[in-house]
Amino acid sequence: MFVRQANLPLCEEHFPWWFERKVERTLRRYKMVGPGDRVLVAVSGGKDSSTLLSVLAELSGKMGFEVASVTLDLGIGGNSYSKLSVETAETIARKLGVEHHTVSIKDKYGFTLDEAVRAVRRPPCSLCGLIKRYALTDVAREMGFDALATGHTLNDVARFLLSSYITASLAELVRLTPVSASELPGIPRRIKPFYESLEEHIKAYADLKGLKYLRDGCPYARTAPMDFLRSFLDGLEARSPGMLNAMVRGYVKHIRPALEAYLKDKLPELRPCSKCGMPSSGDVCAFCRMRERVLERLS
Ligand code: Q46
Ligand code: ZN
Repeated sequence: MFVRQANLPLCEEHFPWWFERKVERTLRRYKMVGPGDRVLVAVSGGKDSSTLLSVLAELSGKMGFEVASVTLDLGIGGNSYSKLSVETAETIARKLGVEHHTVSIKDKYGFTLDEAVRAVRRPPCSLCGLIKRYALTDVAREMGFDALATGHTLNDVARFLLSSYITASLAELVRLTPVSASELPGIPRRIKPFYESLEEHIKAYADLKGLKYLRDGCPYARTAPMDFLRSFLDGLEARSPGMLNAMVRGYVKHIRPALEAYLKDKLPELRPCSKCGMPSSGDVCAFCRMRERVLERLS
């Protein structure tokens, strides 16, 4: 494996070692975890989240934190995709010896993603994002975890950055942090340990470790808005290795602090949702409002 970004040739034995050290540096640089922390890893069974679980399980002993994992059964594709996702994640967690939880959103909130897509006029991935963000935080809070880890990669962060620049979504842009501190007491912080890791390195690590991750894509993936930015950014990185890292580092170091200062007092303060108690910018949170609409249409 030739790591072009670091001009570093690595053999099969040393590449996993290098990759784990890189993730460890990210965890330490942004103070994502501390000794004694209980970390819940969100695993869909796909390449990125499965690899994240494997790397965090590896680092947990040395760094002194605990790891467990959770998979949301979203009810996608008449359940066929979600079933595969749940089974894959359960198998990977079992092989790694990690405590695993599966949570069905139909059982917990009364509807599947397919039902929500039919009931509400909103792109599937936008609904899915809202459901996942809410449900994962909700589950981590209920189980008393200190942190919730997600498999967002450097490529994902660069893509979100660019799409937020294009649409001038300043509130979304300022939230693109490696660590989001607890918004209210009892709410776990959200961490992105792959904030500085490229997907090509994650894939190489997964393959060298023999991880049997889910290769089938979600049936809604084709509808994802701004997906063309992915190939544009891949092309940029191929031509100029290190470009995505420079873009994201520059954002964290220079642009975000300036943006945060500019937005001070301009964004609504978060408070507990009057229905569920989760952080909300209004009286009732976006998830509770969406859930009410979906359940109404289903009844
Ligand atoms: S699961 Fe959900 Fe993805 Fe499927 S509906 Fe879109 S966002 S594509 S990571
Ligand atoms: Zn709510």
